[in-house]
Amino acid sequence: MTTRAGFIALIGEPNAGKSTLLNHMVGAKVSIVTHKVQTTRARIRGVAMEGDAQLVFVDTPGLFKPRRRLDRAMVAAAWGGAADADIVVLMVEAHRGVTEGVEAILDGLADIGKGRKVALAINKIDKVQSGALLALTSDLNDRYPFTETFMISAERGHGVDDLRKWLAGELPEGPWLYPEDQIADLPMRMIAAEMTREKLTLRLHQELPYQMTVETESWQERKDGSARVDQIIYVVRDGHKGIVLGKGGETIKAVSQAARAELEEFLDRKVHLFLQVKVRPNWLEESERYSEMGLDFKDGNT
Ligand SMILES: Nc1nc2c(ncn2[C@@H]2O[C@H](COP(=O)(O)OP(=O)(O)OP(=O)(O)O)[C@@H](O)[C@H]2O)c(=O)[nH]1
Ligand SMILES: [Mg+2]
Repeated sequence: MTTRAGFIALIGEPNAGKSTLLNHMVGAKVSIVTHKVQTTRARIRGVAMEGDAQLVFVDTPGLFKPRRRLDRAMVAAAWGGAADADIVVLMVEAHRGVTEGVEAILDGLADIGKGRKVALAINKIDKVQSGALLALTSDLNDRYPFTETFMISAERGHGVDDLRKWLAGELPEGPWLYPEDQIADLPMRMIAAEMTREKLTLRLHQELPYQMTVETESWQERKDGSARVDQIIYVVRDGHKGIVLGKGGETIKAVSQAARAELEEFLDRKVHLFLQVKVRPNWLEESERYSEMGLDFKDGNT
């Protein structure tokens, strides 16, 4: 049997639907999704099988104009993911079209796309009329020589099977990179921290989601088969701590319940989740926070 395997990087502007597509391909939620921009902070790998091919999808942080150290580290991680991949899939939102952000990504692709296949996936086609899609497809293909164009809805699954089949055929021949039953390679403590960060991001507003991070501090297996998970939520200000806790602690309680439920479903066993909020004004400049997130601190240097 000839097997195929390789890395497929999903890149695009924040909110393009990269994590949604990764989860759909893998058939499980391995990367968090919210309606807010800049949800994904590091590269997240998810594995899918298609016939004799093993597709290792690499979800990346959205590409945007970075301002802070964290932003720069995220953008570097995204381009690094593209540079390491066998195939790059650029995701563009159908209803937003060619934004300034998309133009900047196309500039970057002129370099990173050299010597590798780059496919275009126009996502969220459920939001537009089909006539608009043809114009957008030809506009984008005039700007960059995409190997292939797909029109998809990552959320609803339209066009996703065609994309997966095409990718499988384009991957190089070679042995599989992961055991056949493995779907992700992120440590469980990180997946658990991400679940909590997702629930927090959904409930917090304005700048707060961008100024907090979540780390799993300890993970204990209990004799009864359950797990005790302790996590710390780092914020930069006292005021933020109050907002995360909420009136009478109701916000953190809701976050904790939602994150625990998801973790229990993922692990298929009982979890005791304990969240603690710590004010750490300088966490965005601490290298340990970056390694916990799976980012390279040095990438944030100007
Ligand atoms: N209508 C519609 N919404 C979608 C589709 N795909 C993703 N979304 C939504 O778009 C939002 C962003 O999705 P994500 O998967 O988090 O986007 P992302 O590209 O990973 O974003 P970052 O991690 O911030 O870079 C979420 O609210 C998704 O539910 C789609 O095909 N149609
Ligand atoms: Mg994402």
